[in-house]
Formats: sequence, structure tokens, C-alpha cells
Amino acid sequence: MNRKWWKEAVAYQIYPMSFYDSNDDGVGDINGIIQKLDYLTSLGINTLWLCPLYQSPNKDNGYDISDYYSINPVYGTMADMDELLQRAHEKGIKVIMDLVINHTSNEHFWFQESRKSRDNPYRDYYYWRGPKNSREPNNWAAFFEPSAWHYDQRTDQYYLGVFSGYQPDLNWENPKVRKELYSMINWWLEKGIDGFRLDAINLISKVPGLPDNESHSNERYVFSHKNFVDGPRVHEFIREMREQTFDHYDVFTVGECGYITPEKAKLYAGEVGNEFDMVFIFEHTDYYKEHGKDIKKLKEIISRWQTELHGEAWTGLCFSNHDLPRIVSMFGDEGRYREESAKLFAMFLLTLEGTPFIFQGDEIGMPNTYYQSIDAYRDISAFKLYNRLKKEGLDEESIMKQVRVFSRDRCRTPMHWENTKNAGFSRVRPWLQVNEKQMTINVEDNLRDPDSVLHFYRKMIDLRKKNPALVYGEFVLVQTDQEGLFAYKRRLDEDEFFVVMNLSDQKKTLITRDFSKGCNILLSVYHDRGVLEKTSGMPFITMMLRPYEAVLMKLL
Ligand code: ISL
Repeated sequence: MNRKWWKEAVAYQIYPMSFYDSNDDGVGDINGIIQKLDYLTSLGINTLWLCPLYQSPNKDNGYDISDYYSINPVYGTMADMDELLQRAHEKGIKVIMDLVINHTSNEHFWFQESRKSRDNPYRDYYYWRGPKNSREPNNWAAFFEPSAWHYDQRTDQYYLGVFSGYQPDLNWENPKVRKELYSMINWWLEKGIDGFRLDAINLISKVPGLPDNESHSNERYVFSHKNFVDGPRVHEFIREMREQTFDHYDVFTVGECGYITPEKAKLYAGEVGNEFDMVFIFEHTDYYKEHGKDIKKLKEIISRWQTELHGEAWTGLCFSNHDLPRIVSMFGDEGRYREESAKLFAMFLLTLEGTPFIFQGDEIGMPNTYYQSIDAYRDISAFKLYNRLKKEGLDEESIMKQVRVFSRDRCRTPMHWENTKNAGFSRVRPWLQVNEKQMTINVEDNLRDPDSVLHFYRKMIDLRKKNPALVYGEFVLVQTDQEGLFAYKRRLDEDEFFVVMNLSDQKKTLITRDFSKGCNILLSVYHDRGVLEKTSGMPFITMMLRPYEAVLMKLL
């Protein structure tokens, strides 16, 4: 397997709006990130993924860009951005930006021109179609709105926006669009950024003719990925983009390709594929979204991806991000075993093959936040859900129950720096309410407590950085007959590591022969975990694991 710096990186995802507010306007900013660089260095991470900082009306918190060449003033200036890059580089931290090029904002100049008239030179930068039977051109549903088509009276046509009307889809079939995007990408690369996370990038090619989605009911709008995910020209477009941009720089790209299988990941991020350097895995989180927590399935999905992609393709790993629930709320325990399960998932994330991405706040084990009233919410997808359920006639409390579960605001709340007003994030009321009850979970207290989640992350990051087997080693699943247990080895040359995790809140027992020559415990969720000893006369070791206990060992 080729060794690369970005395979060895430990990345940290910053959601700028909620990271740190340096100028008292209730919104995080670039200077805030600069002020926390020492904190990030001490955590041990060496790569930052910055969620969108570009000029944007923020209908989808920056995932609706109105000018790719400028910084949203709420975050600061281009000079601040340059300073962040320089300061991060001085500390050996690489910086990757979010690249949202499946769509722009409806306030982008191209779209503003495009909607002026049917023969405007920018018309074909987007998808415009006339009505069909006095209705939308097809039955596609959008992610955040009922229909993916949005009517514009000015020219009596609809435009396509598969996320929302604020996010019109760019027409990648038009070579002019691609050229403009490549120039913009090169402009950023010339600035010295170290790569990109490419948003919803496997949506850029649509099935020609934009046919209706298959429908099994008489619903007016049908949600399906079939006609706009992994479309017929997607690989051609990505390869062309790569050749004209990334290939000329020592940078890395991570594709956000939803709904893919390991087979497809090999196409997008194969060792010899010439597309992205890595793609995020989402099968485990997608499964959660559909079916809720299922530990057996989580183990099965992770093992399959680890085994099938070894030596063939590289992935970005995350258990949570700005779209997902917090790790402890999704796969762990946000109550009694919050700290234990937060540590367990730190070990899980940092002992797998693939580049780990830590979402801000997970390093202190922040749980989800739930608000009582819809007024507290800011997420565009929460409003879609609220309006739909309202239309269906549900009562307010039943609606809010669902909004609490599904709104992406659950994980987007301001970072807890201290147990003071507004969690030390800002001196004024933040753009999204801080959960007062959770402020006891904060960086300052975590720093003081040597047994905290934060210190656990530090130790785990350090272990990963020092042991190439944890990055490149082969993943070998260890069979256990207990459902809550997950055990695997990572093996590279002479080095062999053993990870065992109890993903449940019940005691579990591991019986294994794998420690025949003995082992050293490197890190454990419960700090009093002793050395393992063989039962005399027996060839195996019996190891009892407490709720959410996880242990990393090096085999001798
Ligand atoms: O997580 C999802 C929904 O809860 C996904 O379907 C997600 O919307 C999809 O993977 C694309 O997400 C990305 O693009 C969106 C933006 O809203 C998300 O924040 C971003 O991660 C549109 O740009």
C-alpha cells in the first residue's frame, strides 16, 4: 500500500459558526479558530477541515455559496483566512476547505443572471425546464423541501435544486461551468490550502432526460437517489476536475459520496483510480438514520468496509459530523455511560484503517442538544420536517418529538469551552442556543481532569501517530460470540495490536487465545484495567469487560 501523509493524518472538523466567537457577535469566526490553534495542537490533530466559510446567505449554513472568492464577513476577511493558513502551517497543521460545487446559492451571480431570461448566457449554468402537465418537470423530491423543482415566475420555468430552492444545482454538462469551477479551485490551491472536502460530489451528474423517479404510491414527489446519485458522467467529471486542478499540487481530496458501497468506493477512491484520495464511509450512519442503533449491524458494516478496501481504496472515517447526531447519542450512551462511551468511540475511530475525522466537541464527549420549541431551531431540514408534519395534521408535541431527533442542530450547538455563560463560546447570546444543562461538559474542566475524555483523545491520537500498524495494518476480525463485543487486530509486519470493545451497557466476557505470548495494555477506557493473566493450565484468557469498556493492547 502506498504511504501518504494524508493517510497518516488525524483530522478535526471545525463548524466555524459554533467553534469560537472572538468578536462578540454570537457567531464563531476565523480569528476564533486562530486563537484556538494551540488547543488543537495540544490535542495532537494535524489537519483541519473547515466547513464552508465562503460568502453565503447562510440558508443552509454556508452550503449555499454566493461567492466562492470571498469570505463571509460574519467569519472575517480574506486577510484573516490567509493568517489562519499561515499560523496553522507554522504549527504543522494542514488546512482543507469545504468545496460545495454541486450547487450554488440562488444569490450567486451566475444564478441571478441565469434567471433573467431564457436566452441569458448563464441560463445553461443551471437546469431550467418548462412545466409538464402544468406541474413540475418531474416528480423528484428535494432533501429539504417537497419538490426538487422551484418555479420562477420571471421566465415561467422551474429550476432544479435537489437540496432546496436556495441551492440551485449547477449544470455540469455545460463545459463552461466546469471551467469556471476549475479556475476557482486552482485559485484556492494557489493560496496554499492543503485540499478539499467535496460536498455531495457524487450528485453532479444527472441521468439525461431527468426521468421521473419510480413511484409505488400516489405521492406527488418521490425521494430516490437513482436519477442523481452516481450519475452516468460522474467519474468522467471527477477525473477531468482532478487532472485540471488537484493533480498539480501536493494536496488531498476527500469526497462526500453518500449512499455508496465498498465497490463504488473503489471507483471513487481506488489506490489507482485517479479520482479522490479518499471517500467518507456513511453506510453505518445511514443505517442508523433508517433503523436506529443496531450494534450487530455496526460491527458488520465496519468489518466489511475494513476488509474489502484494504490495499484497494482509502476512506475518511467519521462517526459523527455536522449532519449527524453526536457519537454518544447515536452509538454510545448520552446518559450514565457518556464518558465511557465517548472514550470507547475515540478508540474505535482511531484504531481503524482510514483517515479519522474528529468532529468538534466529540473530544469532550458532547451529547446531542434538544430544544422545546421550533423557534429555537435554525436548520433548514428541521423546517422541512416541521412543515410536512404540520400539514399531515400532527399535534405540536408529536411534531417536536421528531424534530428533536432529526434536526441537524442537535450537534451544531456552540462548542463548550468553559462552564460560564454561553459556555465560554461567546460573550453574547449565540446564534444557536447553548444547552445550559450540559455546560459541565467543557474543555476547561476536561483539561484539568487527567481521566477526562479529552485526555483520552490525546493519548489515543498520540498512539495512532506513533504506530503505523494502526494506520496501515491489516484489519483482522476476532470472532466473539457475544453481541455487544467487538474485537479486531491490526497487523503490520511484526507489529500486532488488539482492540476489544464492549459496545453495550452490560458486562461482557471475551475468551481468547490471542494473547498466547502475552500483551501490553496501551490504553483502556477504565484506568484501573490490570495486566491480563492466563488462567493456569488453560490456553486462553478470559477477560471481563465493564459497560463500554474498551482496551487497546499490543501483542507480544
Ligand atoms: O446527512 C444528510 C441528511 O441529514 C445527508 O443526506 C446530507 O444532506 C447529504 O449527505 C449532503 O450533505 C452535504 O450537503 C448538503 C448540506 O446541507 C450538508 O450539510 C452537507 O454535509 C447540501 O450542501
